[in-house]
Amino acid sequence: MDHVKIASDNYVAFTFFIGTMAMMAASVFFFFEVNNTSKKWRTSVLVSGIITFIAAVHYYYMRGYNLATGDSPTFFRYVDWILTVPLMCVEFYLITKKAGAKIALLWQLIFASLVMLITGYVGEVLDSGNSVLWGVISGLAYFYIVYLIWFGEVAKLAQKAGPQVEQATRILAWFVLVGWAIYPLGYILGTPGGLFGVKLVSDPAAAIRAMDIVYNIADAINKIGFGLVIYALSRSAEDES
Ligand SMILES: *C/C=C(C)/C=C/C=C(C)/C=C/C1=C(C)CCCC1(C)C
Repeated sequence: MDHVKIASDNYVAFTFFIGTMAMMAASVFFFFEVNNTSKKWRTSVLVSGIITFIAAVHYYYMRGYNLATGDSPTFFRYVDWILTVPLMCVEFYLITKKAGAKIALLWQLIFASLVMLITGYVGEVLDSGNSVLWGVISGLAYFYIVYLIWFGEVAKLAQKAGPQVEQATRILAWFVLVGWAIYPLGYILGTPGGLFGVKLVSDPAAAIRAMDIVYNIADAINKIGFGLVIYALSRSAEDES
């Protein structure tokens, strides 16, 4: 098999490579730290590791695929998200469970995240001529998640769960509001509809490259950063009952 070299100006392949390594490193860290974590927080730290591990497997594949074909691995990008974003919803459920979070709240978060991702996939791949419309529907589901976490059930439960959980939830809420908002930017760059018809990058190949780089950066921030907030919570709240 031929060995494909990453050209030094190939930022797409490079960020796939860095992403793979970062997700692998984060997974090793979270998995090893599970044993040093108090019982109460073990599942949460384990789930952080599972999120970065699933991403590592996808990044390993997407890195090779992109390097060999030069194409954007959109399908596996969405397979990754459809597995990891619901697991991030599980994290919100786990940390607010002690304050009485019901399983119905978890399903609400998961359902909204699936609507957000499936409509995003439709807009990117299946019906990209209507990418603006699908992007707006996806955005509505996204804002519903933001609402639940900032003002709805999640916020209310976090308040009852003690200062540490409340603070961690606040930081995670910022991840969802700011970190997750990077994704629609990638979508706007890479889909034909652009920003309500305004194309930010006119060359189609460059637009797809920009989208992949933006998604890769967003994934590193959101998956690893999110996990580290959970990890920090598991240390600070060790003696909270
Ligand atoms: C680890 C992966 C994560 C946290 C992925 C998050 C993805 C999103 C928040 C995607 C959102 C989108 C919109 C809000 C509108 C346009 C379509 C999407 C799917 C890119």
